[in-house]
Amino acid sequence: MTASEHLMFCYQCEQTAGCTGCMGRIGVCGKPADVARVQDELTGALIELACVADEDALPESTWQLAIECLFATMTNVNFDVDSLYDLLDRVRAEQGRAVFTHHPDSEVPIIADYDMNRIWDADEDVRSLKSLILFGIRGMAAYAYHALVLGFAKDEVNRFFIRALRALAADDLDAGELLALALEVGEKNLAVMEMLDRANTETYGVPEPTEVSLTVERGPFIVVSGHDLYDLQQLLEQTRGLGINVYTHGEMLPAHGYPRLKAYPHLKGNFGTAWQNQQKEFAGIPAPVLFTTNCLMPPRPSYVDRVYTTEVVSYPGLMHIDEERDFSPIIEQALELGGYPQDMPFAGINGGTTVTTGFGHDAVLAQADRIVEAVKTGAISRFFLVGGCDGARPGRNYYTEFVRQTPQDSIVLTLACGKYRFNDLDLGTVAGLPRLMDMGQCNDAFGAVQVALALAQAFACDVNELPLSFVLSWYEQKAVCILLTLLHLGVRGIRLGPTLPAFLSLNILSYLVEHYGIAPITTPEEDLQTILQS
Ligand code: SF4
Ligand code: SF3
Repeated sequence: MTASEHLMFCYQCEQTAGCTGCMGRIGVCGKPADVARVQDELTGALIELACVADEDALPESTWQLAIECLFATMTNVNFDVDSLYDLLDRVRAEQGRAVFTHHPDSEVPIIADYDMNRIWDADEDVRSLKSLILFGIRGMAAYAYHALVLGFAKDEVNRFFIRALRALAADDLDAGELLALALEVGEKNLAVMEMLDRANTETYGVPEPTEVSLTVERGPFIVVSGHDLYDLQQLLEQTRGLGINVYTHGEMLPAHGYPRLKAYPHLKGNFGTAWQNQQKEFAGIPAPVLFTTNCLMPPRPSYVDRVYTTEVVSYPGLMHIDEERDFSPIIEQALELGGYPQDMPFAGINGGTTVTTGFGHDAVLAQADRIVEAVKTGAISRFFLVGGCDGARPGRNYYTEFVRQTPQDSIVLTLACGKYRFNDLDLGTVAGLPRLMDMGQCNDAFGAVQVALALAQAFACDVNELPLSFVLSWYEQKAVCILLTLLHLGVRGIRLGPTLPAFLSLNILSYLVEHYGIAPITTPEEDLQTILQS
């Protein structure tokens, strides 16, 4: 059966049905078939827009729209047909304008949207490579969006979005050309992550190591989830002096490390763990929750009246806060609900009551001399980068066990929501340094790359010759663009789990294994043994 004969076709995330594709009435993430179809239509319309657009004549609004649409089609962001149709209308209007700019004397023709089934039903290697490119630019668009909100953009990146979208429609690109483009997604994503790093640090200061409480104090509070620091800061401003405390959730945790955010005394701590536990963790809380980005799950009736979305996040029936960011409805509800009558001590998944974040690249590299010395004397034997996107699959306990079993003389760097598997463990110190360092959100993979490159320079060797191992978990499309960035940098031997992407064909997978040594995770014991003997 071809993709077009199914009610929907989506295989962009790790939890895709049967490790093959979601094709029925509803995806594993809760995305209904009609939403999947509009997302395909929207992507097709974007591809068509890219085909008729003249990059040199595009207004700022077109780049922004393309970024917004790509972001809206990521996993766990937008489940709302109406808001997706609004985006589709805007893309069609933009198509008309783009054609008109090209041919000012002609009537504006109606442009047929590119049919995404042409990709889903293509030869499996072409489909695989085009999927890598599309899912990669979706993840990259999310980062570009956060930077844009803070006033940062790059022409080179904007142009690349258009070029990559155009390539998806091309029938004359061979596997070699598509592979080169996929690696270029990795290169451009590095530029986007660098831009977002600059946007965040210039706006909120350079992150510093910060201990964060998991206890929710008595009284009214609001929980903020997602990656967008600007939304958090606006909420902190609007709740100033109102007696409402604010708690981060999921990927918002690293906000505590930024000096200009931690300066708000009512930014109190972190609530809950990674996104996949939200339906359990939000069930009884006497407070509203704001989602600024992924990962939103279909809300349960027990808390549906307390969840708010903003920016490109949308879910039918949930209250949406528009770009004016007037958070009054959330503030009023927080005051009405009143929070807990006494302090509520929550714990991480391993029972810890605090976590530490804020080890950005500046904080880690401030210790560079000590780190280099400790490696030379043998006090530090190895670095592990363990992290990435988390998910619900049971096999993900691997990451907790892996970190638990890392040698006492090793350092574990982590980032993204995968860290909740182990960030409340007390791993102690080595050579006067904490053994576990949380570098931030998934986009802070940029920082991890900076640390790796600085160490390679200090030891005058290649990154692959460092005593550094990458043990990553993936779930959605941000992980795809980060993986492509690591491949673009020539990083070899990445261990990836809990399963390999369904969109990698056998040939493409063999190529990645042969050229980059990518390996699926096995067991913590076996992988550690292999790594430590290498
Ligand atoms: Fe399935 Fe993932 Fe697509 Fe959701 S995003 S429909 S779970 S593949
Ligand atoms: Fe997590 Fe969704 Fe990816 Fe930013 S919040 S890492 S999965």
